[in-house]
Amino acid sequence: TEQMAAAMDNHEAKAAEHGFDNGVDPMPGAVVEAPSRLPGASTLSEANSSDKVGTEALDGLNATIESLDRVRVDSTGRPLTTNQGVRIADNQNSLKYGVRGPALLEDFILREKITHFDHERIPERIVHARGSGAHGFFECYEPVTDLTRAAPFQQAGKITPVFVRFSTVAGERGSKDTARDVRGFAVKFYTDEGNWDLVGNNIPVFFIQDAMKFPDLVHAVKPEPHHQMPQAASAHDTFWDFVSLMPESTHMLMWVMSDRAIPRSFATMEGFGVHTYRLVNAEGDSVFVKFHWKPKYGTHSLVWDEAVKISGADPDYHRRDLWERIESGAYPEWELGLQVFTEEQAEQFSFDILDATKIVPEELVPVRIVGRMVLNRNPDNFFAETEQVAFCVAHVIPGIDFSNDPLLAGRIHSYVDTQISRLGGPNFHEIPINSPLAQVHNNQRDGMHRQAIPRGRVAYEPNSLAGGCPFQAGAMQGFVSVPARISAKEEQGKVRAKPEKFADHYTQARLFFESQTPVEQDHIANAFRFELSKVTVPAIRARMVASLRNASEVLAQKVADGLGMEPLPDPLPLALPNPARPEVKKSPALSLMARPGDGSLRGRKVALLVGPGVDAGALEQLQAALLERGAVGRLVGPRIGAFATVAGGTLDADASMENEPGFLFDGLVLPDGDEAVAALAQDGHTAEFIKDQFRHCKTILAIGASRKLLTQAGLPQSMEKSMAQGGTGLIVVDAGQSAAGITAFLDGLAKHRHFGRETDPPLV
Ligand code: HDE
Repeated sequence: TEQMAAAMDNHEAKAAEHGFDNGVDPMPGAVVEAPSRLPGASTLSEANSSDKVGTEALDGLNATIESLDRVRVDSTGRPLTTNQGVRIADNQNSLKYGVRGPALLEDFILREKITHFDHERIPERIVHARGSGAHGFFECYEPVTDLTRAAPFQQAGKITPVFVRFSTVAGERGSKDTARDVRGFAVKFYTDEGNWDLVGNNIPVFFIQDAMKFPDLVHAVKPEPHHQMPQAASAHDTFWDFVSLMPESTHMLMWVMSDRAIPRSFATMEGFGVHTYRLVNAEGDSVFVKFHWKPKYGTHSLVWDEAVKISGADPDYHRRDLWERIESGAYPEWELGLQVFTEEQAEQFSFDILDATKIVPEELVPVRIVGRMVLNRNPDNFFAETEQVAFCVAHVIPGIDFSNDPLLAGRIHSYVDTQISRLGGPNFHEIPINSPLAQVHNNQRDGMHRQAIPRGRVAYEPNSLAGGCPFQAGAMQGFVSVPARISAKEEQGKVRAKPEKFADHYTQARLFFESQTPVEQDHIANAFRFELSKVTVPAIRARMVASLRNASEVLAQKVADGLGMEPLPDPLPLALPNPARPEVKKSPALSLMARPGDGSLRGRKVALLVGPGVDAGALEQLQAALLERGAVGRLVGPRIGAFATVAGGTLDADASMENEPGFLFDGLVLPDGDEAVAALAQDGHTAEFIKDQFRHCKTILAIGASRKLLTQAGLPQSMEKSMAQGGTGLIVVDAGQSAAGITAFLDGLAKHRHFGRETDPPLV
């Protein structure tokens, strides 16, 4: 018993090491606190960190937090040890024979430290290497039991914890966030009935129709193999060579050349499951479904010139934005929508629902909103959580099933397979971020890095020695595949071929382009122009324009004009000359403008320029107003530090125009105060700051004397006049009217951009 008591003591101390404060004091006199959140986690300086504005989000309702506590380590007040728990007396010097003598092989402390360091890296994801993650929860609005028995949808108010990872596709792990690219939108639901991974993108279609082409696509877009350039960019020969030879990619190209591929924030993009999946209810009845995530804050994107500049000044732009939103309580939030249709309906559609290059227009099948997802907690450790999380398309639960989409089929295989080399073996499900909250019992055994200690001598089934356990759950509780029949027409047997409707490569590309607003159409044309201008082989450029002619003559002509291509090449021959007539010719839901969001300012960043002798009054009012709305107003000066105000106080700038350039902000306020304006006028950064804000169509407020900074920056006088009436987001007010100016500024900011003043090429 004495031995047992000693062992128990030891056990409790062990738990304390991992962050449970059980009152055991490991070192006499050491103060041990094990905070559940690390302090100072915000990367904003104290002066600018906002109070939590709070949403209706149910804080703390996140069951993954508790389960991960098991492995959380907090070293506060603890001595340094080896991995074997041996306390280390000296962490500065290796063991030598005399101070000038040789280092000794017996120095197990040095060797352990260096060896572990040598093996710190794991392979990055082969695609989607660059990503950022967060914890949160899914809340069900209403039971969806008529359609599915999936655990998260069984009761109104039911909470299911989630971990989400957003990513770019082509770039390496350390590449810039604002590359033109698809964004991954992967959600792991830790449901009562096992983990369900909805591994989607922010674009509802894909480049290719069959998994057979995926390695080719990825090899084409990745840096070229001989010189490993360009990084995180599709604007190069091999990508356009491949896609111009694959007309099925045209629809996806429209999306990728649109502003969807340069989101302002992860929180302002839609998410899509892409493939057709199935929902299955308790009776075994199934329907087809497409999954949609609709952002509460609306869909907002950057403009290209801005994205390029941001990638230099802050390559972590989206990662930082996600982190800051969560730390400040402006929790990213989406609603989950389902597009549900039956097999009979699907057979009538003009397109094939197994073709991942096609959408189901929302005007044809409306989106039913069934719940929401809130991200309310940043990870404690990037590697342990965001890097080691393993999303697998094969992770489905009872109530969710697959369709026969041939792209999906390849994915069901690929994701589990790739984790085996990336995470070093078949036990990656035991890594804490991946382990389900639901219990795991089976006869799989051993393998690299096994954590579980299965008891007993039975590792097979059927057995009598373990009473038949673990036993088959049966059809009522276990996963049962939908006994889907291939349609009667399919009597061909094994073939390597595609259904006929897959050959309609252009109808939906046209639908997408024609559903955009004129501004968005211009941006698409400009993106094609930019990307193709980087292609060095003229024949590739010509082939791409030839393909675009089949989707939109207007677009093809604009792109050709931008490339100095004359005459237009003949259109590419069509694979399917007479495609079925589409049900929908225009789908307003496809425009980014269709989803302005809740009109709130949460997560926006505004620059308030300051200088010596600044008039602080309006700036302080604005800062308070922004904070109240969940936005951040940062004081930006010619340098950081304190500036005396006209009234004899001080304003403390925590950013400078050098370290936070203008394009990093959603809006700009120029202050009153003659001396401050004179100082700003002498700094060349000021004009750049204003020009970028103007060029990127952001809301600008100039108060009193600062009007002259606009002129100095070369903003067109004519525009300034017409803009004084508001509406175009450039607000110029006299010092006495600053209250009205603030109101107009906040309204303008809520509109996000003022494309009315955009020109190509830019005026300034
Ligand atoms: Fe992926 N994809 N993919 N993909 N994908 C991976 O899995 C693959 C596709 C998506 O944050 C890999 O764990 C194939 C479509 C996301 O960890 C890999 C095919 C969609 C992520 C893989 C596709 C996606 C991945 C690389 C065509 C949108 C990041 C590392 C048949 C619905 C998940 C990994 C994360 C990652 C294979 C096409 C989304 C190699 C074979 C379509 C969001 O397994």
